[in-house]
Amino acid sequence: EGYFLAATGFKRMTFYELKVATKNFSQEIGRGGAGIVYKGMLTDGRVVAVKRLNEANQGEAEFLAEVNTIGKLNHMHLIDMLGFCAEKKHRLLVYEYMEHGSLAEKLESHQLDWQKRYDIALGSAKGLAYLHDECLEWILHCDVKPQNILLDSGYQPKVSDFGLSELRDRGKLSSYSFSKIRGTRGYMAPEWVFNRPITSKVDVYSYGIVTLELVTGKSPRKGIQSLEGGQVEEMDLVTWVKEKRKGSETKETWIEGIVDPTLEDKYDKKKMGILVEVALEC
Ligand code: ACK
Repeated sequence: EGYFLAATGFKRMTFYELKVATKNFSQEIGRGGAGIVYKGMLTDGRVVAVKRLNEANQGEAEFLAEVNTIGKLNHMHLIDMLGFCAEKKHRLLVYEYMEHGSLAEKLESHQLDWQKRYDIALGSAKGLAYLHDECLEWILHCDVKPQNILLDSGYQPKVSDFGLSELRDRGKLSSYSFSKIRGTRGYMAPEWVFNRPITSKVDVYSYGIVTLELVTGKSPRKGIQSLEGGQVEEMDLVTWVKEKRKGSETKETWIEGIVDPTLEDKYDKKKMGILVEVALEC
């Protein structure tokens, strides 16, 4: 493992160094399944996010997947890792700090205008396309969701959290199989549940859900109450959007019926239409 970590080219940091950088882990900025993220400042003045993985559960597997995958990536829409610490039982990952936190948080507080939402949809697509098509190896993220899309000071998105990612030789794709289901409810492609072959389309499906969320401001994790034929029905996000499409006379009224009301009418109707069509194709 030591040789492997040295080969990734990341800076190896000491636990003490990161303890000082995060003021003894006092500046918590977020929590994921695998650990807690803290804000910190390195001795050279750089502001960073430090993810400290849980010592129990799958910390080790997540840590290695993350270091192994991010080490192979370099793209403006994928998070940059700066270093790591693997000292005794401690496993920590150090990233560039993303000023505006995650897309999840911003969607919940309805703080994003249309232009930002459009740029986020476009940028995340570019990041994922790079993973799937442009790297030497074939990489699946396997957990695309708003919490894993981080926003920098200009609200440009970067896909993060490669702890569930999978890396394969492009020449050996036919023997592709997974031992267990990965991802997050609401964003997971149906092929995970129905035990079908897993391809890069699992990320494409999740991306489509994120895009619908950007357009509608509604979360796929909550049912949507819809008044159908005088009766209140609870639907999932995709069904709700499709029902709206079916029930509308023109494309304009359909799109108007699903758009996040906090956008009022401040959006480009044509581009919005394209975005929704793309999302449903996903
Ligand atoms: O909205 P959040 O709490 O903010 O959801 C994630 C959480 O940690 C778990 O991943 C925050 N986070 C993660 N990485 C960074 C980063 N590089 N910069 C800023 N915040 C981050 C994020």
